[in-house]
Amino acid sequence: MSVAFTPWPAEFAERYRAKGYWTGDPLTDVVERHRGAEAEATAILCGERRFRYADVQRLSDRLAAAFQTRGLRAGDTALVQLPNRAEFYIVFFALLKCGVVPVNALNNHGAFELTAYARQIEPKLAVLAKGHPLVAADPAGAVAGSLTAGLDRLLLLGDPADDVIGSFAWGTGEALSAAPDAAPDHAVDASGVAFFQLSGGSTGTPKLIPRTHDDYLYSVRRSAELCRLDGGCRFLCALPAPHNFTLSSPGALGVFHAGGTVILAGDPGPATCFPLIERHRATWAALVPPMLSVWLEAAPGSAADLSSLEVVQVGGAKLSPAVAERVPERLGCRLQQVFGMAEGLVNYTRLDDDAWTVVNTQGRPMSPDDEVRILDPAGRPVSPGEVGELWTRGPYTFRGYYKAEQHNARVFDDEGFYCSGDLVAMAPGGNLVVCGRNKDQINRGGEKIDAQEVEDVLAGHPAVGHAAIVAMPDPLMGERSCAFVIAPPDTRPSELRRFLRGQGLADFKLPDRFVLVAELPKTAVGKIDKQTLRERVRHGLVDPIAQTEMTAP
Ligand code: OOB
Repeated sequence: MSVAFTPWPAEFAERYRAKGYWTGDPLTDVVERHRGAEAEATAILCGERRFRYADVQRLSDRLAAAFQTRGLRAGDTALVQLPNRAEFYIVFFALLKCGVVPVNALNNHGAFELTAYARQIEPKLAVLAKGHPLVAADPAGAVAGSLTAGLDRLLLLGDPADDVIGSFAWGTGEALSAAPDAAPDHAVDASGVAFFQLSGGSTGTPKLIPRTHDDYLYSVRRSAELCRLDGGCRFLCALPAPHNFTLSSPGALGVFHAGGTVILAGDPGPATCFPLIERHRATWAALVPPMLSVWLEAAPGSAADLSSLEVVQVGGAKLSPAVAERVPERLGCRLQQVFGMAEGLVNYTRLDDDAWTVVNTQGRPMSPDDEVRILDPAGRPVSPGEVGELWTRGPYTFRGYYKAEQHNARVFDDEGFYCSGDLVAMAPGGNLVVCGRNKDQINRGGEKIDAQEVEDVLAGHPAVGHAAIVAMPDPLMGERSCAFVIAPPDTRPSELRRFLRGQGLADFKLPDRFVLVAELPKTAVGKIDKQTLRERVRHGLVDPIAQTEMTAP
């Protein structure tokens, strides 16, 4: 059994194999390739714990065998939500080794998101952390029961134990048993789905992106090569580990492939990260723009020695050139801009690019076979330097969301090009500059909010007639979210927030501001005119009488 997905047409698959992009190796090759003396190198530093490549191998083998003993089979799916801890990678590799296809939810996702993913993949296994609010609030009840086949397939991560396996227990309370030298019994088909990436979304339901071993491993290898990673790389992983940026651009998997060390941080703030950089002599870090700004503010006054830093990568949202310029002076290292997407295409500025390119552009595609088209609304290519919509296909860009035929028909053209919804312009040298967006999404400092998803949940509140959510410019976050809500004037924003939280929606999706209105502007065809709402926000023209500020939760 394998998970269904939209494959690349045969002639593309043949070309990608012939060019050596798709090697037929499983994604776990990033650790398995390190044998003998190489396997003694440190793969992961997590708090006071150190894991060699040999440890990651052995522990993920044991865990995979334990999953198989429990009846999990290739083609089954799993829902995983773990914090930035070594166990995240050990679980990930274990699942890959027995062909169980996971969705790795972000740690700040709530019951709403987890349930939406579970509905789509119908997981046979859920792996959650014991301390997570979801589990703490309802360890044996609705959450676990609705997500999985039952508590015997709910695996909970507890306090770190010496042998790692002992950190886990089944939802029934039973310990996870795994023989010390157990290994999974399964051959992986590298052309099949390895795991699901998460889409930022703009359609109301979170979409899942099937990523194959072949395509993902290629993106990891090519990223590591382009970034010139080697065994000396010490990568500070401070953003959520499952995100495509920190996982594969080149991220932890790229660092593993190169034989380097991943240093795990619980959060990306300087108070956590600066001491880790000093202690472990970190050489690389990946940040979203707002966190870069916080680092730039904190670095000059900090006593921490950051001199080991060689490169700070910034991506996930648009970085302003004024902030980009300050990186070398304040952090004493180089900047690399990364413009990527969980669906595939990743653009990088190169390490030897000139300063103008690194500061002002979001880089260029990593693969010679990435095909990029910038089109006007009529579908015609724009002239160089002009803004258009980004369409792309290539050896690691997917060909269809999971179980989403109607949506796929809208976002792919007849030739298999995917429309990312980004508005970009081509700068000299083939570099892309992100100029805006043509999708109903808010990019809150790199965290993507699907406007329609939140509007739908909000509309479930008895006082709400209708809601429309738009981006609100913000000096630190780039954007925050503003909800225009048709509701009685005495409706309290704090009540609306409480309601959304109660529905299990992730905290970062709660609107930063509510504006109560009597009606919403409409376009000529009767749709809500978000452009007008955005302009009202941008120009501060929000009706001062109807306006209601968010109150603290
Ligand atoms: C990364 O992936 P996602 O899937 O969370 O979000 C993708 C979207 C892009 O379509 C674009 O709208 C925005 O995030 N984005 C950027 C950007 N990087 C991503 N917008 C402007 N400038 C940038 N540098 O965010 C992601 C995946 C892999 C590597 C890096 C980021």
